[in-house]
Amino acid sequence: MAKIVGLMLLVQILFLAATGAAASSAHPAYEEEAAACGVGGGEEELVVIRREEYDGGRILDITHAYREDMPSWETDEGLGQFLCFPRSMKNGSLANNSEMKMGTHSGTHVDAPGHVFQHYFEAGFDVDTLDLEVLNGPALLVDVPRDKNITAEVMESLHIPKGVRRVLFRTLNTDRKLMWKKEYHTDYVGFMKDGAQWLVDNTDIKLVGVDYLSVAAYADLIPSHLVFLKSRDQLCWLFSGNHPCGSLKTR
Ligand SMILES: *[C@@H]1O[C@H](CO)[C@@H](O)[C@H](O)[C@H]1NC(C)=O
Ligand SMILES: *[C@@H]1O[C@H](CO)[C@@H](O)[C@H](O)[C@H]1NC(C)=O
Ligand SMILES: CC(=O)N[C@H]1CO[C@H](CO)[C@@H](O)[C@@H]1O
Repeated sequence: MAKIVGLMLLVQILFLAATGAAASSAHPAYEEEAAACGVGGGEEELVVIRREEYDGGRILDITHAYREDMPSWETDEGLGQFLCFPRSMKNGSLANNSEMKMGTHSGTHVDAPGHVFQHYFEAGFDVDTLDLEVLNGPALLVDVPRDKNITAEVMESLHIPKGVRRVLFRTLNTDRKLMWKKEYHTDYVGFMKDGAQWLVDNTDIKLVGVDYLSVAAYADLIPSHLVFLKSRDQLCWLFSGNHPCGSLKTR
């Protein structure tokens, strides 16, 4: 089942969770904070509204908010404390200055070619070299069978039309709400090597999105990455995040 969604993929990562209020159009990443409303105090109540839709739905924010208990690669401890305030107004500083420290593969992220190819790394193929035109624009949201990883057979069965360049693959990971579990799960659904190869050989897809921390199934971790990132300027930009796919509406 394939659904067309108008989507701007925002590869911005600075979405700090602070005390906020959730309106009906609120970003679902902040649902947990819906109960907390007032910020500040005094005579005026300041209410923060975080949205996932902008410009009448033309732009959708499909990123995850960083949370201390969001899952992190190969640890059950979650992301942990990643934010601190070296300067704080509560302590008499003139301004609040925050400091962040975390792995670059935390939450919604994109893989650079240098991630799995040492010679690309040395030549400087980092995320700065990725094509923003590919990372932004309409995308196709596709539901994949819930009982398999993404193999060549699965890819073939999806009948993704030629010409489609950005695809978000919604999987069992979304149903399992894996991005909302602190513990890291190795049995998430992702691309098997033959599925990645089928995509490269038979589609025009330049951006592959999946709904957990890696585009590649754990069982084919490096092989799938190698297939996707080998041709650098053609394929493949990856992002993660399941709650956003779960809430995407068809258009
Ligand atoms: C305020 O300053 C104290 C003492 O330097 C420090 O221990 C504390 O962490 C600071 N608090 C904040 C919120 O910055
Ligand atoms: C997908 O692959 C992982 C290993 O990477 C496995 O543990 C899991 O059961 C597979 N999921 C499905 C739905 O077949
Ligand atoms: C906007 C902002 O970062 N505000 C912070 C200022 O510092 C205090 C700690 O002293 C935090 O509680 C605020 O969130």
